[in-house]
Amino acid sequence: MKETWWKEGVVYQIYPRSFNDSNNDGIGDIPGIIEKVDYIKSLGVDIIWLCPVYKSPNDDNGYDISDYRNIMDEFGTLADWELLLKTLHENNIRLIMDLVVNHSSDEHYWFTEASKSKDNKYRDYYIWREGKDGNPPNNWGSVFSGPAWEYNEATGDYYLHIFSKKQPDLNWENQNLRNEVFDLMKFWLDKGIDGFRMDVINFIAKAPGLPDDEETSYGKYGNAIKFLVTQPKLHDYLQEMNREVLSKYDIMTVGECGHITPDDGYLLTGEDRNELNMIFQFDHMFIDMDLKGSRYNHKGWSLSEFKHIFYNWHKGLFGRAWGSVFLGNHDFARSISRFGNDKEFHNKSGKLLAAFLLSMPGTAFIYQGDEIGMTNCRFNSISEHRDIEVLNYMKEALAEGKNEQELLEATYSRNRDNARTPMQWDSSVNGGFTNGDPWLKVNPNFKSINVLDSENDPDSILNFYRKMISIRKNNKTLIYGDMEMPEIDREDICIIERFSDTDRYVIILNFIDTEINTDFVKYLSEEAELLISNYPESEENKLRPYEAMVYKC
Ligand code: TEU
Ligand code: CA
Repeated sequence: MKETWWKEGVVYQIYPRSFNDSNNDGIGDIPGIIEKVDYIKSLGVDIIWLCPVYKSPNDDNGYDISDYRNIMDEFGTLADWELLLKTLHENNIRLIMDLVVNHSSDEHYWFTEASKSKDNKYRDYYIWREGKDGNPPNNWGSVFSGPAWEYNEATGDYYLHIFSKKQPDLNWENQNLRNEVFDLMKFWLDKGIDGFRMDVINFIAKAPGLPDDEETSYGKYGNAIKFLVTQPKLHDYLQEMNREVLSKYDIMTVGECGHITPDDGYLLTGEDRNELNMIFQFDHMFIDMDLKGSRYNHKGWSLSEFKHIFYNWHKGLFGRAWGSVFLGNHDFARSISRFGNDKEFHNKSGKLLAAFLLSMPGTAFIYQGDEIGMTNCRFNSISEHRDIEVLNYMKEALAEGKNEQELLEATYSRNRDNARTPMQWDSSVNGGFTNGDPWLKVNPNFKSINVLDSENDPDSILNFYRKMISIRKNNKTLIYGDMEMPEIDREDICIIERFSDTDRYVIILNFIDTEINTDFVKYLSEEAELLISNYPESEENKLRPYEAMVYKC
């Protein structure tokens, strides 16, 4: 495999609203990120993925963009952003920006124009259809509850919105729209950014004819997603984007592409395909959700299933395409609360997840706060929530007769606000995030889980991340090597072998909270060297709760 910076780099994801507030209005901002560049650098990461900072009415926290070429007032100015880019580059950190072009905001002038009349110049930038006997054009449901269609009074048609009704889907069949997207991409690339994370990019091509879904399993609506994710036209659009824009710059691209198989993943990222560099797949993130219904429908998961997902994706892409690895982002519960143990084994399991993440193939992404083991947060009333997805869901469920307590409980371990509580910097008021009133509550555990205490504790999760990042960077087989997972069907231990022609690594992880007697030593060579572990000394034939060891063999 060809070696490149974006394969080797470790990425740190910043959700700006929750990172650091510099002017005490309760909202994280760009000057706040600049204040923390030394911290970011100290992690050893190479690339920042910055979630949307463009002008937006914030129906979905910046994923609804009303001006693609300017910065949201709460976050600062374009000059602040330029300074951020410059400061990062001076520190050898690259910056990739979010590209949200499956939809715009309904407050974007393309849409305000398009909704005025059927012959408006921008009409065809969006997806309009006539209703059927006073009902929407088809039965698709929105990801954020309710129908995926909204009626437009002025013109008597409905427009498609897979997400909120303030996020109308763009019509990629229109060449002018595609050119506008390519131009706005060049606007940021010419400013010197290092690439894009592309929001739901595998949703941009819709199934011809927009057919009804035959099973209305998705609440009372049809599941639109299966008509979006793997349309042949997607590849035409991405190849055109690659030809017109991407191929002209030395950049990295990562497409958010849930609900697909490794073979489709290859079509999007194959080295011979000229589409994207890598995608995020979500099989492991959906592992405990019954997607026939809402994301709040729980389903059990097992460690063997978890391992098989990573293994299949690796084998599906290895040698012909590049992958990515992440355990959390701004759309899911906290990784330590899902896959680790955020109570008794907080420290041990936080380190175990770091060892897993940073020894897997694919470009590694760390979500802000995971490096200190930030956990899920209890929201005690609906009024404490901010996320449109959980709020819309609750509104609908309340109307159907469910009560508030029951809904808070049902959504606790799944809702997106878990990952969006402000970054916990120290044990002062609001965890050092703001002196004002935070836009979303701070997790009350900030007194014991915060950056400052972690800095001062050599045994912290944070310092383990730092060491693990440097191990990954100094041992290229952890990046480029092949992978096997012996005893993959076991539900307690996870053994990862990474190997190349030159060397071999064995990562031994106990994913459960009890001790296991196991002969792990058989996987190690005589001269095996322990690079890192989360217990003082390893014991032969025994793994303690959440024990994690990385050996060079
Ligand atoms: O997320 C897409 C989305 O709906 C995810 O919740 C989904 O479960 C998964 O990513 C696979 O499709 C993106 C953004 O990350 C999210 O914050 C936005 O709300 C959404 O798009 C709309 O822009
Ligand atoms: Ca602020």
